[in-house]
Amino acid sequence: MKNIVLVTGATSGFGKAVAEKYAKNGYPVIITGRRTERLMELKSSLEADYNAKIYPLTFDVRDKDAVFIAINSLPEEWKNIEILINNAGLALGTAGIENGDISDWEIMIDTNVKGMLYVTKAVLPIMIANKSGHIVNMGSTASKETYPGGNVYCASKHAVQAISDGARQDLVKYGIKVSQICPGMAETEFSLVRYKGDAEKADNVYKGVTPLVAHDIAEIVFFVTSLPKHVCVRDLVVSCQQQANAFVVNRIV
Ligand code: NDP
Ligand code: 8X3
Repeated sequence: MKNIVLVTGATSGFGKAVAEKYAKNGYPVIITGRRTERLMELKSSLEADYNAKIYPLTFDVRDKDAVFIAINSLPEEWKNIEILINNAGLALGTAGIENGDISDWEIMIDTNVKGMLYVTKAVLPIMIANKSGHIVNMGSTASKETYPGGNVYCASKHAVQAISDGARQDLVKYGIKVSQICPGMAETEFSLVRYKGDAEKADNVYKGVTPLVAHDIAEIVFFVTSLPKHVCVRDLVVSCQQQANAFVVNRIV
């Protein structure tokens, strides 16, 4: 049997495409997120399309107890997780620091940083016991650079970078790989969430560009985890051709 993969944030965007990529390639996939209905729909479609083995697990990564209860509840045949894709995350708002909403800040930090840590902590004993495993953390170009209005989101992704680097150093002795993937702008539900349902503002983010799409990131994540045992991609930055960095975007309108 192929290695078991756990993907957080599989109800949408990158996580959904990543789950599909592994399922299509015969990997058993644990799909997680808060929206159970979407998880069940994805399970049905992946089973029907690829005869895949899918285990849905609903939890909010911010809820420490729920994370541990969910992962510890996995049936014996699903416990042996080899690949963890820490993808769940979000941005909320683009306000300057002086106008930022404290609740938005807390949600971003609780999800992108603390949630990622809880899931990692819950899965790590399995990998350590196996002396094998691969953790892929979803960073961002926001892990590398900041931009006006990006303040706390960028801080949370800078934290993903520091945690990925630190974890790689701590876990190397167990034969565990840690990779960070850092995409630039990609059209998913990300901007709709960031602009709290304002579709016009969300669409404007991608005006005049052919952005990355979830499929692009799924291909990269799969590639990174398919390399030989002795090869570890530590950090990978990817953007669409028209985005040189946070400030230089060649919009063709
Ligand atoms: P989407 O909004 O399409 O997907 C986000 C996923 O995260 C959903 O499946 C959502 O599931 C899950 N999620 C959010 N909050 C929680 C929570 N509290 N508990 C559990 N799951 C949660 O966005 P993307 O696919 O674009 O984003 C995925 C990751 O990629 C994020 O970490 C984001 O920061 C990062 N990223 C995105 C980029 C982009 O431009 N799109 C670029 C660079 C990085 P549910 O709501 O069901 O819980
Ligand atoms: C998402 C990319 O540019 O909105 O992480 O920060 S950006």
